[in-house]
Amino acid sequence: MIKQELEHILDTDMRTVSVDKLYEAVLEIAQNRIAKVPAVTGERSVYYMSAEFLIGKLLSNNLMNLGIYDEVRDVLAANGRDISEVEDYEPEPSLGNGGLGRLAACFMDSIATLGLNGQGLGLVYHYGLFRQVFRNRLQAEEKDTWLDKPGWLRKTDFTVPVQIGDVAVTGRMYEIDVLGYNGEKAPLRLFDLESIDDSIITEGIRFDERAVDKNLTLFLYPDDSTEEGLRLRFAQQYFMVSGGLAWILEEHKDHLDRLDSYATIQINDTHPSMVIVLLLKALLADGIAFDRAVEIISNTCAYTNHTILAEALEKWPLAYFEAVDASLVPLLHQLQDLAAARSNDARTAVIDHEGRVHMASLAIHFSKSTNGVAALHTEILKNSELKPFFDMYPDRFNNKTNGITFRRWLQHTNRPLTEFIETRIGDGFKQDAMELLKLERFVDDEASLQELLTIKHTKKEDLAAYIEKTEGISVNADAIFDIQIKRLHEYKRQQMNLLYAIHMYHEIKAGYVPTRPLTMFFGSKAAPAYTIAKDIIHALLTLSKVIADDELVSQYLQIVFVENYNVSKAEMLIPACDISEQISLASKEASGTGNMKFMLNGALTLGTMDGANVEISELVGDENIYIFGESSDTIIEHYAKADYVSRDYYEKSPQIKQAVDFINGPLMLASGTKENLDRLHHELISKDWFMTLIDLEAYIATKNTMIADYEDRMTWAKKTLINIARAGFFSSDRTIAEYNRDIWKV
Ligand code: 26Q
Repeated sequence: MIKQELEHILDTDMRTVSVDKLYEAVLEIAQNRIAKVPAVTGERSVYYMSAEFLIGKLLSNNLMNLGIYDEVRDVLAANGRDISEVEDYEPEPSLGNGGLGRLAACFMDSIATLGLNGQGLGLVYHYGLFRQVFRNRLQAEEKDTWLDKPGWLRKTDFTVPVQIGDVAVTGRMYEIDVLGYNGEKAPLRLFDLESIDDSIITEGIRFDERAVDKNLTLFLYPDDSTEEGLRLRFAQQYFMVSGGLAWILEEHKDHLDRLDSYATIQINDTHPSMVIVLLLKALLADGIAFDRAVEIISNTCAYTNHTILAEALEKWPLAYFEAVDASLVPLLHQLQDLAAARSNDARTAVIDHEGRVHMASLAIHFSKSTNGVAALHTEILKNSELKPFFDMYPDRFNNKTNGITFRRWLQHTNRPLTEFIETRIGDGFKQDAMELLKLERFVDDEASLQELLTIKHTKKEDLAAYIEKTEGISVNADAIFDIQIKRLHEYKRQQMNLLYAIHMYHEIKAGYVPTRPLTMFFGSKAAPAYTIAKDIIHALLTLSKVIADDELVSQYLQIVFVENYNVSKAEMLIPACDISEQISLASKEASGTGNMKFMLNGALTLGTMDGANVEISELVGDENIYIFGESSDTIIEHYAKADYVSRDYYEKSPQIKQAVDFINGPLMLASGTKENLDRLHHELISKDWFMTLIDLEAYIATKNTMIADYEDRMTWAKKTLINIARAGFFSSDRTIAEYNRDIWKV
């Protein structure tokens, strides 16, 4: 049937047709089938509102979930075509920054798979985040033209007028079906600006930030460094929430006065939190009394917090509200009065004395639930960051440890490992991830352990071939693959990993050559205005060259920084990993989800007691993970006392000093840029806000232990097997079942 369908759509020889035509034909085959999949219905529904949905490519995943992947692959192969041609050709939707957006995508997959009556609401960004290119070993940003090719977005008839100050625009809703594993689907509904005008982009990702009628959905706006940038981000949020809310009200127009009996709006971080005040305005306009309107909102909305970094907690000046929709200002004052009547603690105010609206305060006061995304994170929220709120609303606080979809991060990315599991424990783990525990029966089975090592090696060879093809760099699959892939941020401490590489460089120069080469992979985008983050990228790219140019050191050490890290690249890197770098400063990483993907694919974690690493370590036990560094309590105390002095660590350890001083030493300056390297060097010694140096020595020691342990291949394989077997807890099906049980009740 598939063969006939393809021939019919193509109406030409499959052997010679161009890849774009072939891609469109396979896309059509999948779309026709997905159209026939019934939509889930029900009395109650959940709206997952998020500024980001980092869904990744969909074609193979959808074919897999439709149960026709192998058939399509075989038909193509019988006609001399490789399905990877089509897979490579598919553009990757560029609709997120990192963890928060990827989490929303995993959640959509699990909502569909569990058959819950839920949908995602967000925005289409024409040029996405940005495409990262390296020029002179520095990050530059280009627009990502992912929408140029045909894809999954379907235009709908639903439009909504939105008034932004004195500018009137129209939003239109688009849809993408997210297919679950059980033959059900969940809609992702994304709003776009009808009057978008990409001719205002001048160069790279630069454009007139004031022309909201033309620019609102051009980019996932990354620049919060200027007043104009912030105002645009605010307008974007307003537009997103206006569209999403109009759709919710449309679906519930018959019973707005009982909306709380029918709907939950899950607010993904504070980005969509102005839905609270917009909903208030809508309910009042519908004739509902103020007190009842507030009650409806507080029983309908739920808030997820993804960060404790003060700078990421949004505070929008009242003036921004005034400029976009002045009618919201008196409503915000009324909500502030309510909050003030409940507590006179200034830390819980909705509007502070500078006239800024604290969006997290708004979301916590006027919702039924506030959750953190990992056990430690939720405890920190309750005991320190959001303590005054927890004291007011102890029953509203809850934890929902993040999860990942095993469809994408195991079945799709790692077929050999999936088959390894299937042949040993059957395929029940695809429905109930906890069944992976059965794998532990094989913990002493040498043949199984040997096979696991072989699978890992195969995936490393695949990655090596991919890197050769895409980056033109050759890597040795027999080296240890040590991988750190995540957004660039000082708290994630890529700079500490950089210092490890410099340390190893010196060791090799001093004659201490390792048993086996180490290849360090990085993949990371820096926010365009985040200067130090860009300096760290520059230092890593420069060091990569210094090492590659050194005849001795390059035999033992290599740094590969992949350009434009995205979901597709993650899918290649993660299955090939031996050492998973999860080295954030304790207390700063809310959860992390890459850590879970690596664990599931049989990498061992090198990490601090932070975020979900804590839960990973509890699950696998001390002997199956490599933990180092100061505890979150100690770190929080250092911040409270303001007593961390990086220079002290630098002065007292010759090893640290040597590594730090290498950053802007003569060898680095020969290939690197003085301004960037000097600035990074200075930052590390004089400020180091995220305490790189506090953990550096422990990090070096633990990583060295890990590298030594790697040589006992059987023991290592045993550890990886236990990691895989105990990863079931991190299925997003479990996370979503908990959200539904405790909050959504759909
Ligand atoms: C806010 C205001 C202005 C401009 C930008 C932003 C902004 C944009 C994106 C703030 C935060 C984000 C993204 C945050 C994020 O990805 N957080 C991650 O969420 C994951 C899922 O819960 C966690 O696993 C990670 O630990 C957390 O860092």
